[in-house]
Amino acid sequence: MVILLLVLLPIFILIQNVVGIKRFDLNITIDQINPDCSKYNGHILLANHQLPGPTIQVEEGERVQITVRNFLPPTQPSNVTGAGSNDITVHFHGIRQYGSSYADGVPFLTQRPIPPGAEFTHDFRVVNQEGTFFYHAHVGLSEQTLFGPFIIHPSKKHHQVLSEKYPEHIISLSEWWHASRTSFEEYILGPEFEFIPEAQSVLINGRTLYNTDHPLLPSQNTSPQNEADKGCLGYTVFEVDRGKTYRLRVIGASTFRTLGFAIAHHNLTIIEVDGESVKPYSVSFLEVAPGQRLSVLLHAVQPPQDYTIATDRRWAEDVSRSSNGMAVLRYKTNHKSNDNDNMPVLQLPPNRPEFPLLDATHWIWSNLKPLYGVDPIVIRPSSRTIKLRATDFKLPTGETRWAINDVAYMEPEEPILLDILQNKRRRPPLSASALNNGYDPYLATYPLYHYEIVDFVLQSTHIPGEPCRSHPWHTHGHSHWEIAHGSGEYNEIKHGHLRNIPYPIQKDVTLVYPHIDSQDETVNGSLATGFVGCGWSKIRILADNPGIWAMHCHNAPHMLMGMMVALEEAPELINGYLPLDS
Ligand SMILES: *[C@@H]1O[C@H](CO)[C@@H](O)[C@H](O)[C@H]1NC(C)=O
Ligand SMILES: *[C@@H]1O[C@H](CO)[C@@H](O)[C@H](O)[C@H]1NC(C)=O
Ligand SMILES: *[C@@H]1O[C@H](CO)[C@@H](O)[C@H](O)[C@H]1NC(C)=O
Ligand SMILES: *[C@@H]1O[C@H](CO)[C@@H](O)[C@H](O)[C@H]1NC(C)=O
Ligand SMILES: [Cu+2]
Repeated sequence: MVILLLVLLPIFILIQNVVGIKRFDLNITIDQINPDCSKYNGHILLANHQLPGPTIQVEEGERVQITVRNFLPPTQPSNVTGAGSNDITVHFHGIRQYGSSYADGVPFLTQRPIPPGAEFTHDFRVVNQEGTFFYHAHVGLSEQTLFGPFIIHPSKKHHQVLSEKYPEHIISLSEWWHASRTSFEEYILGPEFEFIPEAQSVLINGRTLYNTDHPLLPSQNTSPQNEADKGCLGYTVFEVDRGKTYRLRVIGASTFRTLGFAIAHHNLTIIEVDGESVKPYSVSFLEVAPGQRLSVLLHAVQPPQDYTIATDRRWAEDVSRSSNGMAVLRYKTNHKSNDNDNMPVLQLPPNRPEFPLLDATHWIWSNLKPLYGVDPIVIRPSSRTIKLRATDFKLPTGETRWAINDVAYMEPEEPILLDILQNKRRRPPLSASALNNGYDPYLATYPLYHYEIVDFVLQSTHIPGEPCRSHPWHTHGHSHWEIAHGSGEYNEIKHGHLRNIPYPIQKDVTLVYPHIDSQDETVNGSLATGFVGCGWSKIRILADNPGIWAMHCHNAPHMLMGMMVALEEAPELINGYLPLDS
């Protein structure tokens, strides 16, 4: 045995080097930071002590091994179940994980969460995808700060790659609450919950100014041992050379707000959405929902000076639209650099981008076209349509939960994937007709059959008179095509054949816009009672990837409150590989 190992080991090492596995570490720690130069120094979770976490850059087709090490202290007991856990997982958002469901990083679906002191290695290939992705924690609300860009470049085997000839900037948008993660989770899950509080700041690459009149400067900082004491770093500055065209990779790493994004005096040309290349389409601003990514081209052709990059709050009724998430686009000048160039930028240029006040539901999504043509899958008949209707309700004990078809998601006790691989789980029925609108109450999943085409209707609801919320739905293991959308309540007879998105693109997040149908709101002149549909989108999935896949609202508080389902796809075909550290 030993001899065999001695013989095999060098070969093993050789193979690893030959195929060129790319390795990365994500060391998860609690750090104290002050990203918005306010008086609040928060203890939060970071990857490798950075906000955003380190950028992972790979080439299409490559194999990657990412070791997540949990350096957090043991979980402190909380009086609210599910809050404040220091067990973590990291999910690679938008990466399809073909044949590698075990690497998807969803607690109790694909792995046990990593307890403090332990580690887990994600080992997978990035197959048939390129573009802008990110990774983030998939436990509680820790993705607020535990995230980082994941960029897949086209394989060098391909020549003539249009999108690769431009210099790039990565722009991560996120939110920063002046509250500890644990107290925030306790509030969301506990009986005091009324509404999700607005973040105090919106960050661009981990920075902004909370109080623009009195930013806390380095010298004013009181406790000099921490990250926070690097002091105020000011606004993020993106430098460009006049005359050049840049690719900006904009990552919606926010966990609650859908943000507008714009740059003064510059239009933006969209060329990529969620890893799908699209025909260039020019806009004056972007709408970026939690989990969405867009690449845009920026032509640096304006007079050389500084320009304000701004965000605003979109699609929230009864809430101010203003956002303090700002940054600076700076044209490099030829004059000799002086000391000022290293000073933090604490003031914005006077120019500001404009955001249209009148929202057009569905933004410009229906105008985008896939660069390489529409996939014929979108015109084929689907095997079935599953309606996922989201409602919020109060438990008898006072906590608020979100349910999909009356079921609030609950974590299984053992990871479903491990139960399947160890043959401990009943198989789904052989026919979908045995299921309840797609749901198997015994398995607590939505089983999918190998290679079927399934349409999901994502139905939002509200109580008339109360706001209708937007929901950014995210699919794991698959990108999907949004093939139709509408107002009010989806009705199979009325809308079953509707196709109002002419050139569906593959995305992994679809924002279901709040879209009230006024006829549904009243009955005989008074407000209707109970839940009324207030907007829907229909998305299509090809079940080509056996595995256990989460599908959920990417608004992290909504997800934490139960707005998630698990797809159990062709479990009989899931390959028998057990994750390294299970
Ligand atoms: C992560 O932690 C391990 C173990 O302490 C260490 O060897 C490694 O260098 C760390 N990686 C980074 C990027 O800090
Ligand atoms: C849980 O404890 C926190 C403080 O530790 C308190 O603010 C909160 O009200 C408590 N919640 C419940 C449900 O007891
Ligand atoms: C942006 O595009 C709009 C519409 O095409 C155009 O009117 C406007 O002049 C453009 N702005 C810039 C700065 O190029
Ligand atoms: C609305 O009014 C009509 C006529 O007055 C009545 O027949 C009907 O039942 C009412 N509908 C509801 C839902 O109350
Ligand atoms: Cu939601």
